Amino acid sequence: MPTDLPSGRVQPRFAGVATFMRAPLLSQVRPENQPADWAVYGVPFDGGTTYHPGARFGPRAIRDASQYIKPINFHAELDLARELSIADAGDAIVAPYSCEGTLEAAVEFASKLGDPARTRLLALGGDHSIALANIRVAWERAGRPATGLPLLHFDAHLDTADTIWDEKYGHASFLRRGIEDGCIDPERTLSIGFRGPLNTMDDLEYATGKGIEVVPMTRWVEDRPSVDRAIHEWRASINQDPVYVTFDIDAIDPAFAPGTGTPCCGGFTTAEAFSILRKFEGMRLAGADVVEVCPSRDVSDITALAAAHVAFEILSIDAGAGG
Ligand SMILES: [Mn+2]
Repeated sequence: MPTDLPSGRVQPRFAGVATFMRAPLLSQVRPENQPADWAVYGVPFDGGTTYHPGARFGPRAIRDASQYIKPINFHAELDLARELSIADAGDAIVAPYSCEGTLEAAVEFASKLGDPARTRLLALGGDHSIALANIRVAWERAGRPATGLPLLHFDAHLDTADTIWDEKYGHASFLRRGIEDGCIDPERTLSIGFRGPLNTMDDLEYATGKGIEVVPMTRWVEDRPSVDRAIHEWRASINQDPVYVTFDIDAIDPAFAPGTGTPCCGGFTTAEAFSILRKFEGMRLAGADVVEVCPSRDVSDITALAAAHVAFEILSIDAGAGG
């Protein structure tokens, strides 16, 4: 089903209220385009941040940056607005002082969006702790698969810490909590972009011990064919199951995405990140998020723009699978 986008030739892209990619609000989707295939929503929360705060302003920055994203993805040879009904559902309620409170409130908000049998959810962060809420709802909507959802994880970090400052919920722990909850299948989790330095080897040992396929940046730099092989093998293991994609913008190098709270040198260029995302073309998606954009540390909105493009490429993966 299509998305009813305003023409940039009639209403210029710098005019109007900034929804994601200028998609209609979920409440204003035309009857013929309902139920929406994707509800995009923000989670303006950064209480799970361990270093620079500020990702609470990420959803607004990404929406603003997305105004200039046009619907045709010529790499994938598809028109997103023709293939998918995309809507902007606004922002989840958050509890700014509480990760657990935000988790509960965001789950409740997201659970009500669109038609659970049809509508997938794309969350715009916010720090990475907010992914857990969206993953929970995506898992529910996918029919609560017993093994958990296969996960495609882009990140400079593993996010498998057990506790930080005695807190179980935070942006460095979402993956571990998701595995414990049974929402994520660690044995079908592919984590791309990891690079040091680390506080402890425990997080890496937990990840590999659970069966997560970790593809560190060193492999991308030194042995690119082995990355292609890892992606190929992971894709083969998924078959037709819907996959959840979580993209921490710090997977991209701080030279290209400086607006983030825990920057880490030696990451992907923006172009490399897009080319890797395109290797997953045609996979069915259960849900997705793009997180960790911190606009107050950004330069000329390049990080927010990269995040908007990442969201566009993720939706293109799903559009290529028939929505
Ligand atoms: Mn992360």
